[in-house]
Amino acid sequence: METTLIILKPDAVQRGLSGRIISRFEDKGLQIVGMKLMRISGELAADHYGVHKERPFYNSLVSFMTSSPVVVLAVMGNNAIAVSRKMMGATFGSNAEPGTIRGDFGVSNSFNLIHGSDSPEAAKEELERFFTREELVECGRAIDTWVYDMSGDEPE
Ligand code: IDP
Ligand code: MG
Repeated sequence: METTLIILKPDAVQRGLSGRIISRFEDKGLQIVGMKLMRISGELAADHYGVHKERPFYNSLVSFMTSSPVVVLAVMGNNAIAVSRKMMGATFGSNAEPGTIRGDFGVSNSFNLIHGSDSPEAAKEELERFFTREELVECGRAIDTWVYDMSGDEPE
């Protein structure tokens, strides 16, 4: 089981798409173990997007991410990091495949609706950046026995 950090970016929240995007993760069978509406500070955005500091789009990315509230989610499930990235689609809305979140809801390249951790290392770091331990609430779900094959040692 993995947990990944998902951010519904300011465009998703302003456009009233939060519920529909969250539903996609629920529909997939992934479990939400953390969720909050928050405003990202300049410092937090700089931390989160530090790897892109030298890129030409960095300043506009930081101002976009701090411009309006976001919804941050901790999403848990089998292979949750890669599964979520696949559900998000390619970075640019203009070439993300239909059926993906970016492909279905947007056409912009910079206002691309959603962030998702891209590796286990990034997920760990990003979850710690956005959530305290107490804010992550794991509990079993009755439906897990039908979302997963539970007959072996691990959910399959
Ligand atoms: P990702 O979000 O699919 O992982 P990254 O390459 O890590 O994509 O870029 C981080 C974010 O920076 C993107 O989600 C997007 O908001 C923004 N971004 C990336 N490349 C460009 C660009 O060429 N122009 C404008 N914004 C960009
Ligand atoms: Mg990235």
